[in-house]
Amino acid sequence: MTTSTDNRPAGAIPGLDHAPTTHHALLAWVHEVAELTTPEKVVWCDGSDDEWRRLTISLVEAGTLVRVPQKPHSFLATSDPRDVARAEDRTYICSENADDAGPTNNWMDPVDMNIIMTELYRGSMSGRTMYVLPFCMGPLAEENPKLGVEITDSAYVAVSMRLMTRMGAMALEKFGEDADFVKALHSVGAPLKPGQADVAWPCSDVKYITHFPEDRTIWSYGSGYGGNSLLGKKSYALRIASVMARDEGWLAEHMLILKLTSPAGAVHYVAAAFPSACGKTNLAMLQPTLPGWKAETLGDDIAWMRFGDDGRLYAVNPEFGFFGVAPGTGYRTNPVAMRMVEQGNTIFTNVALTDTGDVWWEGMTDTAPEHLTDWQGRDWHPDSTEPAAHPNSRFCTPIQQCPSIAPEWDDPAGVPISAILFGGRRASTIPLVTESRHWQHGVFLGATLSSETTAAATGEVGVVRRDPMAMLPFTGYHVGDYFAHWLSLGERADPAKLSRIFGVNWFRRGEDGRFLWPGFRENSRVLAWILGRIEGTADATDTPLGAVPTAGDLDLTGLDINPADVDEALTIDPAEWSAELDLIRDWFATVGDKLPTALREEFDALTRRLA
Ligand code: GTP
Ligand code: SPV
Ligand code: MN
Repeated sequence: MTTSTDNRPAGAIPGLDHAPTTHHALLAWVHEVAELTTPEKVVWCDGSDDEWRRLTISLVEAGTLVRVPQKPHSFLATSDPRDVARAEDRTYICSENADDAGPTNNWMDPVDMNIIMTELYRGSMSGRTMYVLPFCMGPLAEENPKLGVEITDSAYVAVSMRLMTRMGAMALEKFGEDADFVKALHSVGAPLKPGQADVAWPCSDVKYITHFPEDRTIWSYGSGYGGNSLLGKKSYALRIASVMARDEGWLAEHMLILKLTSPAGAVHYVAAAFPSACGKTNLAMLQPTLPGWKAETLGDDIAWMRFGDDGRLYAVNPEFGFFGVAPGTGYRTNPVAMRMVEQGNTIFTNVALTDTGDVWWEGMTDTAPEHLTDWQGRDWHPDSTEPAAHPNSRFCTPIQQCPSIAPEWDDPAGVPISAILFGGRRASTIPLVTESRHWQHGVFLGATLSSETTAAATGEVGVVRRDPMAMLPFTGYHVGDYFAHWLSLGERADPAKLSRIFGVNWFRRGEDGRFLWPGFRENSRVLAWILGRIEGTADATDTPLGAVPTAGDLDLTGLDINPADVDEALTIDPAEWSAELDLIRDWFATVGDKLPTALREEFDALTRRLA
């Protein structure tokens, strides 16, 4: 291929031939990308501390990062204001058949997409460094480690991938001569002409986040924002992995993993799927208020789950760090996360800076400092009309720094999941907690999950939409086939060993608009009820939606709250449910012919029970 814009043979690109590997397919692909994108030089990343120092220094010099002097080895990145969240409308699943992408994904013929993006990539790294990042999703000690390589022209992506994945030499060791790996190509889409000055946050108005599920390939262009550019995360560990999981009989899910130990010493692991910015990080780092309970963290965003030899469902966290929502993370709501980022080694994006050189965001402390520099570099005062930190501002921190990390977090065997929770952000209708009747009914709860949209994706905030299993933006194939896959796993399993499925809603509001349930650390009371159901010790009422507690069934000891609020948070309102059934009917119509019969039957049965 002779695609180089300056007619320079690729072999002459400095660094290209300094490959620390003899893996043939990897070498061929890196050469092919370098020829197409024509970077100024190529750097093979080893993931070392030294490399982190070099890259962060160069990012500070470029103005992309500023040091956060109050926290060791920590930095703030402020993005282009047009590049602050996942771009769902620019995200594509380019399966060979449109019907394999289904109604919830943008689709384009892979041949057409290949033509469009090849032209975008042609020369797109000119004047920039091309980083080659070998990485592994999930424990390195896994029998068949899930490998990937991201090629990117963003040093911000390189340092962030080092925090979020097992990146560099430790991953490359697993490649050998011919291991399979996912190819993930990323360019910010901002080539530099000779002598052209760079900007602090290069990106492009043209954005594509594209997945080729049959080729296990990811092509991302034009955005530097985490969810669009850290391709091990949503693109690999959810979209591509969900296709692998369908083919191989496991699950790749948008779930936290939490370990709970009861006062009696019983250990249970819980996985929970909540849509973006709906409470996974907070629940994953929960410090129970209920006396005697202990909670430990295994993951806050993604769970890969497969059946063990004992017939139970085991989960591993494929990630190596946390890319958490900053606003709302505070000493009162999530002290664990605060202690985690205080240790440093953290890259903050789009938060505010204090006059003493520390970070701040809404909800960190009860009162805001008198003066801040906001995420766009402007002076900010408590009476400013806009938030100081972007609502989707984030911290990026290594997992080992989490004070509540469970000792088994890196165990390739994973942890057996007793309960799966599906939860959304709904001001009305959905009770605080519901226990499904059985796996099929639980899959229906997941398939009909809904939530108000948040700042994690571009677009309007606060609009109720269906977000099945919290995977709407992340399922790499047809959502109807995805539901069928969930159902089929239940059919093959021993019901006595299957994880039990629950629905939760921390976000129900009273008529005056305030949250009816205090949430955060108090969610331990709901978890205690859930585990009580599994152990047969907690009471509930059989309702049309499933088993629901009354306030009296929850342990509210020491909680300063009006029990009437809790009962209201648990109410099933017939008028609200009549409207909800219409919304579910519309949603199932959208899913179309591939909607499994079992889910239609669950819908009909729910309609009858509510009548
Ligand atoms: P992603 O990283 O985008 O997938 O999000 P996440 O699900 O991990 O969301 P996170 O835990 O970071 O929470 C997002 C927002 O929800 C934060 O502003 C929290 O303060 C708020 N939140 C989390 N848990 C609760 C809760 O129990 N009650 C209320 N009212 N708000 C909560
Ligand atoms: C989400 O949006 O669900 C996230 C953040 O976890 S990002 O990785 O940016 O997608
Ligand atoms: Mn997420």
